[in-house]
Amino acid sequence: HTHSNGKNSDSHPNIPQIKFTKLFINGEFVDSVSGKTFDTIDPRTEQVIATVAAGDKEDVDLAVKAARQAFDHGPWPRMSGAERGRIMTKLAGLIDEHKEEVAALDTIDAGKLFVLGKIMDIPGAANTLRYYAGAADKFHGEVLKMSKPLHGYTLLEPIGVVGHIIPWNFPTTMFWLKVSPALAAGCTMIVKPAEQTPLSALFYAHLAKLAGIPDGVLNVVTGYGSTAGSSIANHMDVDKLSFTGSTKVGRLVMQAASASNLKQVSLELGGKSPLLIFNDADLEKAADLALLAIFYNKGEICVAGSRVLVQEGIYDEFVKKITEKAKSWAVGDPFDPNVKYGPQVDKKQMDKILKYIEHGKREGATLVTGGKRIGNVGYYIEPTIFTNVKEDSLIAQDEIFGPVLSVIKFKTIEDGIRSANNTKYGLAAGIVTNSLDIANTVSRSIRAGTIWINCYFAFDPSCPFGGYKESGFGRDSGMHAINKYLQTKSVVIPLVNTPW
Ligand code: TXE
Repeated sequence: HTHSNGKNSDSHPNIPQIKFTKLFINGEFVDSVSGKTFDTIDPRTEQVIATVAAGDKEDVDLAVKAARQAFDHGPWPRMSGAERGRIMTKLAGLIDEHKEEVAALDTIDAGKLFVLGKIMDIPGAANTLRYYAGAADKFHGEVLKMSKPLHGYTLLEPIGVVGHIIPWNFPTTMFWLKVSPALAAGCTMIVKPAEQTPLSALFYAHLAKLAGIPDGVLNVVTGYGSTAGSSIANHMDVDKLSFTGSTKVGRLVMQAASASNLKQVSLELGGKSPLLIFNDADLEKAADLALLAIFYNKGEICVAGSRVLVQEGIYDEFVKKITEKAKSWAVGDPFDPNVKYGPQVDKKQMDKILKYIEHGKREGATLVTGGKRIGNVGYYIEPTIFTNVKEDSLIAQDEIFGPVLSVIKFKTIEDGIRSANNTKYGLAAGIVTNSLDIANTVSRSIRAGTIWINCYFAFDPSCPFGGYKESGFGRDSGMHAINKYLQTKSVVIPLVNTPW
């Protein structure tokens, strides 16, 4: 493994100047009411990148007030969908133009690969925005077939002021996955990025203003979950909460919604997604896919294929192959184009992962490769594989959210399905087989929101994305996501002069 022992961030050629560190409320960058700030840390160097405004209840109140004003009296919900779409398309162009700069922000803030940011995360987010720009004038209500002499129809109206609380693992993707459909619907909103990764969100606020999104429509309040996040979840004037993060906090925000104004909630939470590899699979491809599924973005992805279930006929050979191939997963500075993944986002996540690795060893699983931190500056962890993992053990059940793979053996197709479903989560699953029968049977039998057959991470703006079971509910992406930000109103008119 390569490792650039904590290069000083300031000397790196790709390090952008940090331009935006204040809250974005009603079209202006402002300090927090309390004047408090927090440090955002570069996980490559453990050094402070910037000091950012720490929003709290008062700031959330101001942002919600601005969003409410923009919703009740501003042009955004009143424009035609086509007009909103034009502004959103312009914004997508600005995102593309600034892809180097924002990709670098996500790299220093989250430890994400710079190259992938430039070619995937940032242009992908711009495309998500374009998808919803195109959709903004293509949703509408229906004419109802009434049982009495009445003309009935439905109107789809924007739900109102939306709160988006987002995580740190995909700061750009998550921001636009939430914001784009809400903009298309005609909502106004407040976004709280994760405290680990506030920088790109503030940059996007600036671009939104440049593109002509009216003041108050898109507000960004940076700060901690227990203060800024919780204030959004508890707010009496937020109509809808869209949350992506841990199952633990998902429960909290749902309770807050229930205890406050019964705002609608959608939750995209953790996962422990299985990748099933059947006897007939092409072993070479299956091994590459399995490693990609767990090590992509250092395992910090809710749909990580963290359990690989391998049919017994190919188990030994498969384990040999992935153990060998894992060595080619170079870990190091995420600006280095030869590196395949960078540091974990922060010390808390690194320590959590290392603890699970120790657990795995104690539980009696076989550690075939990795298992340690790399170096002592930066939060780097070796690609780690456990085999002979027991289905009910902690490392096979808990979301580790790091580069740690559990390999589990199964016998029959039914056995594989049962094992795949042996989890409280249900976000995604992968199947590797050449048999249509197996692919069709298994994809219908697994209780998860997305099934990838002979592929993994095949995301698309048109593809609904979300969880079964404790992975949450509601769908991001696709036309389904717009529905989350709409209300259905029924309107009824008598057709004849019947006294109703
Ligand atoms: O998540 P949190 P953390 C999982 C993953 C990870 C674990 C813990 O297993 O190891 O969660 O990560 C905000 N009210 N996922 O602690 O706390 C917080 O500020 C309102 C999977 O970082 O859930 C941030 O903006 N908001 C997940 C967001 O919630 C609160 C991605 C997510 O942080 C809050 C991230 C509160 N009381 C972690 N407390 C995925 N589904 O991809 C925190 N927040």
